[in-house]
Amino acid sequence: MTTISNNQNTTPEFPARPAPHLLTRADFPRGFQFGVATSSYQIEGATQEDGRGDSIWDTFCREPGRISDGTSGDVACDHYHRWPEDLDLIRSLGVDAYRFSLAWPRIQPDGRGAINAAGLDFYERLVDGMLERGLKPYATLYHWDLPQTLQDVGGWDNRDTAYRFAEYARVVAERLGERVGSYATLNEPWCSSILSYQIGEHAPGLRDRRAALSASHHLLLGHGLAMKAMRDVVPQAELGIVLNLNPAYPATDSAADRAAARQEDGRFNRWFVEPLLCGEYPADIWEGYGADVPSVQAGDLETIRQPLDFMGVNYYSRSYISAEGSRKPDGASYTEMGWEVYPQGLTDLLVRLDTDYTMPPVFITENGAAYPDAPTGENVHDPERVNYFATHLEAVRQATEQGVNVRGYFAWSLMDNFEWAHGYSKRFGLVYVDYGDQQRTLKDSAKWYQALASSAVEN
Ligand code: IFM
Repeated sequence: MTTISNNQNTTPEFPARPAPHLLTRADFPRGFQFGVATSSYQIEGATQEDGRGDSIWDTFCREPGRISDGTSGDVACDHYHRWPEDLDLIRSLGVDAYRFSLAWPRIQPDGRGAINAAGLDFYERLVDGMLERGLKPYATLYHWDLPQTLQDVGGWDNRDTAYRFAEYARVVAERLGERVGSYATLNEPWCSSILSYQIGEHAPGLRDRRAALSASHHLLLGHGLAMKAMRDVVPQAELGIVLNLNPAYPATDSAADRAAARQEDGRFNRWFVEPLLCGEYPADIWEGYGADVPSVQAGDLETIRQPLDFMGVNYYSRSYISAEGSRKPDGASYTEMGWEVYPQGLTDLLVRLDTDYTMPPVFITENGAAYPDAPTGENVHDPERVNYFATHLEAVRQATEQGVNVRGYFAWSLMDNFEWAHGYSKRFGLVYVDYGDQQRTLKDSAKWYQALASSAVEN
């Protein structure tokens, strides 16, 4: 796999390129899905209701200093109670699809065995509510809220968790069936392994590279086992996985900078992409990890390399790397997360995946930006977010024009929500949430997206 070079321009100029803010459905391939995305712990609240067990995020939020504003997902957007109006809101945006996740500890409070009927009932009502409103459900089975009881015996560092995950996946598929047309197993396994077990920023907050790499392998194994468990149950549904990918660009053309970028790319991207698509870990990265490499048993890589009906790509930014470490390019602009706004990286990433691998169809399952929004009367003016969405959707359009099979795009996020270690201090929503009274207000970006989603399919 090639590392993207800083001065490589992989995107030819298209003479009739529309201004990004003028995009319509007609600029995208026929059948392209527009949607919005959320995740369970970030929006649901009701963490103590109807038999839900604790997740690792409930525990993590109780630990002083873990969450910058000292908050938790206990109430969040109160979506557990307000879901009918939230689905109405999504419908009003004119989008086709809603990507949501299920909280494992609502369904199996102990992460194994006994099923909590109320938890499954909730997701069944939610899915039926989407279908009644003409919205296609795109379910994600694991968006980081692992049952705490499983963490108590090692979490993803324990191989058994992969088998427990497959059991849970089967339970969900048996109940929701093909009313859900698309199931993603995991969301962003880099985050639930490296960010959580090595960097310590996410639950369970460990700083142990060996445990992190072991977790990454068991997550991928759990993905493969879950795919196998679900195939027979929902043969018509599309099954896949969602990765967060972050292309690494060398700061200069020097051999040292290019090598550093390749390393970064290997650890962040190839470590996850290649077992899934090629059935092997990248050799250069494996060697570099020395004694910390995970224990891989016979057959694991075949299990991980299940045929995928789609790959979800979450894209927010790129890395800009020199031999001395991460750098900030001159003249760049940044979101409130401190992430560079770099739409070209999305085109480059999609084209490169398509060039380097035999890819299944791709969905952009997350893309979006945090900015400090403030309501002005009944409006929330967020021109930077409008620009972010417009330029990134244009980047997707360019990739499709270059032949990449991108089938849909999900804006992150439907509404402001609990942004993990940042609590409620970062707002990613198309919809502004007043956490005092739970009022939802469409930001200008929501109205912009609504205009695109409601536009004519043909010119
Ligand atoms: O909010 C998160 C989401 O849960 C996973 N992907 C990145 C988003 C923004 O940080």
